[in-house]
Amino acid sequence: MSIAEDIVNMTKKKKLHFSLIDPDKQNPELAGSIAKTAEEAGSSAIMVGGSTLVSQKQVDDTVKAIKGDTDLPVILFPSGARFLSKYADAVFFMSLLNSRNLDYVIREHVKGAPFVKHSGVEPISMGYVIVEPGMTAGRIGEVDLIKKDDIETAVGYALASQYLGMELFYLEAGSGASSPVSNRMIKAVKQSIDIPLIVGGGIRAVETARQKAHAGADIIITGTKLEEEKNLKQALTNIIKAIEE
Ligand code: 1GP
Repeated sequence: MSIAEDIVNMTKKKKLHFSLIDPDKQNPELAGSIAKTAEEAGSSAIMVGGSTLVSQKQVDDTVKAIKGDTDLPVILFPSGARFLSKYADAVFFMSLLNSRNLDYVIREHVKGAPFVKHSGVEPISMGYVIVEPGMTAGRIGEVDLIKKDDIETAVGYALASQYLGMELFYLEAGSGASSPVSNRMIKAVKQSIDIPLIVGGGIRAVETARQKAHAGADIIITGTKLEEEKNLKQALTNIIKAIEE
């Protein structure tokens, strides 16, 4: 079974948690140990990516370290074609649909597609939109941010993603966002689409994770929390339990 099929099937049975590791935020060894802790806490996949990467080697080294320390699927979350790694299991082949810059919508994909083909890394198509405040991803991605309360636009992007054949849809508030995507927006988007809904950005507290899952997120992503938390295993275990409840 492909990783995409596996994700879709798993979301039919329970809410999932994915851990996002940015290779720019720690050395590969620490990335590997964070991933191991995330696996022990019940996270279902490790995503690797970030907006401020400088080299492919950074990504390769981090992916290799994570693969050495866990059995979880490693899925790239690339900000551009230069940051793909043949050592990963899959790549979110995602279009940043509300970017003003066509590079992030399709041109980087054109550059990266042959690499994906030859490396054997599984592409998983995903519609990706950024909602206020957007943070670094919003700025670097040159995004026309969806307004916090503009539910109609969020639903439109979600439906368009499904109609374009994308396998997943990701609503992002930006890493480190002070306020995550609202419960109302999540609920409306979830009710409109049949593909799994991913939500991330600013989800740090157990209660927030619980609310976002209850509102309709099928997959919750946490990133910053992994870098900041002292007792990561306990903190992540609590978040994952709350999501699954
Ligand atoms: C990545 O926005 C998510 O797309 C991660 O956000 O770093 O705030 O958890 P945090």
